[in-house]
Amino acid sequence: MQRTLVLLKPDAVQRGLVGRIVARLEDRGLRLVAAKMLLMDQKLAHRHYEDHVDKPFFKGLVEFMTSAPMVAMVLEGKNAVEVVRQMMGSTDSAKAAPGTIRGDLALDTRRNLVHGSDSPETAEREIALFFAPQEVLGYQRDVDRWIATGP
Ligand code: IDP
Ligand code: MG
Repeated sequence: MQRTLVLLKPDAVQRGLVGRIVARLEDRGLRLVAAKMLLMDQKLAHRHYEDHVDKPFFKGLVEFMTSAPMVAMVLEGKNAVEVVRQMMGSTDSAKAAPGTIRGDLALDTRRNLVHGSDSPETAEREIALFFAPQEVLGYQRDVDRWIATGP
């Protein structure tokens, strides 16, 4: 089992696509183990996108991500990181393959609806930015009940 961070970006919330995107992820078999709606602040945006600070699109990206509420989620499942990346499609939505979230629902590069962690290590770091350990819930077989299991 693997966990990944998914963000439904401000454009997904504004366009009323949250339910449809969550449904696609759940239909695939990924299990929702944490979720919250939030307004990303500058500090969180900089920490989340720290690898992109020197990119020409960084300022516009932070402006977009802090402009309106988003939904943050942790999804769990076999190969969750790669599966979500495949389901998202290419960063430039206009080039994303049909059948992917971006390829079916978006056309823009910045406003591309979803974020998904790009490696298991990144996922661990990103999940901890958005969720406290008690906010990530999983079924613990050895105690046979639902408990906080992460990040
Ligand atoms: P990813 O979200 O597909 O992993 P990254 O390269 O990690 O793509 O870029 C992070 C986010 O920055 C993208 O999802 C998109 O919102 C934005 N972005 C990336 N490249 C560009 C660009 O060339 N122009 C405008 N925005 C961009
Ligand atoms: Mg990325």
